[in-house]
Amino acid sequence: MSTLTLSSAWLALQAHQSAMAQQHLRELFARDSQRFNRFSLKFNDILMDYSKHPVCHETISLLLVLARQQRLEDWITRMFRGEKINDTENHAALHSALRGEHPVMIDGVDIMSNVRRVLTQMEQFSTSVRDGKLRGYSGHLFTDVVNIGIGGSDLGPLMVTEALKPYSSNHIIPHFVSNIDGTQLELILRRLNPATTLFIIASKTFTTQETIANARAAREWFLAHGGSEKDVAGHFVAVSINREEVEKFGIDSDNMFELWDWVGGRYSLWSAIGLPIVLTIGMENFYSLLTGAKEMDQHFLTAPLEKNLPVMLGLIGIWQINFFGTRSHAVLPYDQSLHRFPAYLQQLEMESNGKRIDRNGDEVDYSTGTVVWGESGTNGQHAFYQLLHQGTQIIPADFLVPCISHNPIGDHHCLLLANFFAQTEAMMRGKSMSEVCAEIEAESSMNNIAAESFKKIMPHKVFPGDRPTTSILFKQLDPKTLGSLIALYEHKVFVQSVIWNVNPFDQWGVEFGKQLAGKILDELEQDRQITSHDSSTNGLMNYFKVNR
Ligand code: G6Q
Repeated sequence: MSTLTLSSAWLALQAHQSAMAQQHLRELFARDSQRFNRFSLKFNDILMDYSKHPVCHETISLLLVLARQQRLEDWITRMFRGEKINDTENHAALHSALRGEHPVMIDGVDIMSNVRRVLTQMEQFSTSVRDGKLRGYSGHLFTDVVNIGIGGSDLGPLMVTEALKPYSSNHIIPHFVSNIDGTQLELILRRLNPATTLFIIASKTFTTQETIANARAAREWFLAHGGSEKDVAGHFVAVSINREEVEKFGIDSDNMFELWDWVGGRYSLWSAIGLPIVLTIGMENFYSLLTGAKEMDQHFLTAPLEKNLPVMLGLIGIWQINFFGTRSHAVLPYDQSLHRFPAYLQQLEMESNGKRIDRNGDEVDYSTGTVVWGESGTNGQHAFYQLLHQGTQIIPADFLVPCISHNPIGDHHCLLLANFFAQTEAMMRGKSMSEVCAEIEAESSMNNIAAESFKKIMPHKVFPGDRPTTSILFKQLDPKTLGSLIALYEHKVFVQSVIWNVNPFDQWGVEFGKQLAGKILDELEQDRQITSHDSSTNGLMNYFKVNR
């Protein structure tokens, strides 16, 4: 048994869970009219309600004891101070510095002057492109930006540009190519004019197979459709840490935006990886995004644990995963603009905390990161909510909801919100057998035959309820609020990593995948039969060779 699962805080929570599991959420609400006030928090215009979870005053106290036992406050300070808490890679984790303003030292050097220098470079470049001072080789304005990157060099900017479309100037359209499947690149390039297209090759390492292959293909397309070698410099820029590889690729180092080893891929949208965001919504809006995140950072750093949104969001997750045994977590934005938010969080949470070895190098004997998935708005209601309401698994869900829509068509927004309120209430309350019976009795017009068949389906109409949800409401999805929401989840992930004693900033699973594909590629390029793997892999590869 690990020190964590043997600790008094852990054992106390286990004992407390048995008591809480006996009580239906409905009863908890019936007993306490102040439940919402007790178990909801506000930060700026963000309201986070976690009262629809099986918690009471004692639960929160015990979770806070666990957080203190794991020295959460100390870890938070260490992260913001720039200590090398990503110890398997010997790096700091300083995404907070990308939106910060105070000096932060790494190895005796203040990194903030570099941060400001790159922000200024981004501002000058994006302003020139947006104002038309920088133009394509034929003298026309740039109309399209293609970001070529994958994972952390793709999901953040893609999610943000989608979320902040109402703030985009509309004269520069962002496109994202990540997949090595040529279909994605082909379908995008088919619609573009090389003379008005700007390519951003976004790769921290600049060695990622998919990105480099897509970047090469994009350059070939550019040269084959009217661009010349001397025009490449004006149409291709890079975001990377690796100056040498960028130059080898043929991009002038003046056109390179620098990144640093203390920025993790999935935490990098605040850096020059955010260049497609800036080109689309402008620097002023990007600064608002940074401000929203910075304000959440300050809150995380200074608010008491029990009033701290990321801390409470993280601890509620721990309560569900480690004590109620939930295995998956749904993210359900009731805002079409956030339709890529679940995919973004999927990487943030699963890549960060999908770990089985703790910081001491020992295998854990408790669950860590859970499966994160989701879909926006009412679409999910007509697809997978059935399982959320009546399935055999309990799946906690986060609902993200704006009070004001950017597109107030008719009464659409009220209809959308009516669905959100109804769903979260129904998941909490359910519908009991006696309520189903009452429904039958109310149908006085029913004849005997109809009543008989209705009885037969009665059990199917029962909803157990007691399904936990967190609701996060905000005024409107503007750049500042979005910045705060993203930082909220970044820090939630950190809180959970501290409780689980895992390093959330490495990703050996991703590195493993990069290594594996390279080895097999050589074998695919030869004509001979494959016999060097297990029979399944040999069989699959040989089938491919015959049928390609
Ligand atoms: C993120 C991961 C991973 C990474 C991609 C792309 O935290 O490290 O998703 O972002 O593998 O890596 P490059 O930016 O180096 O191409």
